[in-house]
Amino acid sequence: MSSALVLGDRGSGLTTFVGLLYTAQVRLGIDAADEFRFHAEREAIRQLEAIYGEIGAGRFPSRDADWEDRPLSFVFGYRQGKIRGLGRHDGAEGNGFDTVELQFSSLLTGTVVEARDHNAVFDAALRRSLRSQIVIPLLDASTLSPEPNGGPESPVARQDRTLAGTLDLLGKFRATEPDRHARRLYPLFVVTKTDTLQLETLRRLDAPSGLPEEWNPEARRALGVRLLRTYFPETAAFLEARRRASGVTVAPPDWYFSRLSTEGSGRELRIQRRSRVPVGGWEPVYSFEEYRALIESLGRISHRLPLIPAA
Ligand SMILES: Nc1nc2c(ncn2[C@@H]2O[C@H](COP(=O)(O)OP(=O)(O)OP(=O)(O)O)[C@@H](O)[C@H]2O)c(=O)[nH]1
Ligand SMILES: [Mg+2]
Repeated sequence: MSSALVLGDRGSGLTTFVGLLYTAQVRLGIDAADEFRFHAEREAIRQLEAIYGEIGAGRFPSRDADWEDRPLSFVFGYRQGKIRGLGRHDGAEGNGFDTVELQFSSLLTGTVVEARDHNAVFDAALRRSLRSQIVIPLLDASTLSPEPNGGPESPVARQDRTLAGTLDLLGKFRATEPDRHARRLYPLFVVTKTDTLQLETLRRLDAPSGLPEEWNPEARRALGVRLLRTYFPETAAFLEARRRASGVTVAPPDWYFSRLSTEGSGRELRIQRRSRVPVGGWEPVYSFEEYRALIESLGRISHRLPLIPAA
């Protein structure tokens, strides 16, 4: 069992993100059933199904998943040899599948920094979350204006400070691990609401043309570096100091761009859907390939992590 921590600000698209992650898993489970399987515990499925249902009906989720205190557990299974780098067949699950068990929890970045600044006692759930080696910060594209210098109190600057502070704290938790492999952090950045990015912002960031699904790994990584340096300088500084005195290393971040097609505006903002031929039913118009790539990365990374006991 490995654990992943999703970090976001309020309103940054956390609930939609987990809904789309589940939507992608459902689709992979149907379209690629001979290559991919997933399984989750009943309570997790119940919560995710509610969000999935809303998104599938074209609405943004009205309720949150309750995963701040209780992680959502998933088991992914991949056909052996399907994913390069996923080569540890020690599970001996048989029938040709490698499995990966992942616990997802979520935190608002502000919560962590506030608790630290007030010397609050970290409760068990918070401590468990802070021990995750895979960390998934969500960056809300709708807060990125073409003019990045909004001053130290602008929402983006505050987001940067809390994110850098949270990552620093995660690093401190890892630093106490005796196992070298356990002293490594894997950041996977998800830029949410990329459909809201203004043309000018894209131009300023020198973003590649076309949809994110078409960007190659180098282009997306270069864009990620520019995005951090431009809007999140403290976070960039934390990530670029790869080797620290504490012995914690931070892997170069991977980047995923979440995009949903919407229609209407304001309170009436709806998610566009397309019919799912030949399976039937409807699915949201979203960046499925980004989610598929994220799921594969999660599988690959968690196969490399030292196992932690189930919570
Ligand atoms: N255009 C666009 N809007 C989005 C997208 N994802 C989320 N939103 C908007 O952001 C709002 C908040 O999304 P949620 O997924 O509920 O975000 P959250 O972080 O869970 O929010 P709270 O739980 O309220 O803190 C939605 O109601 C949408 O209006 C996206 O991909 N594109
Ligand atoms: Mg939410």
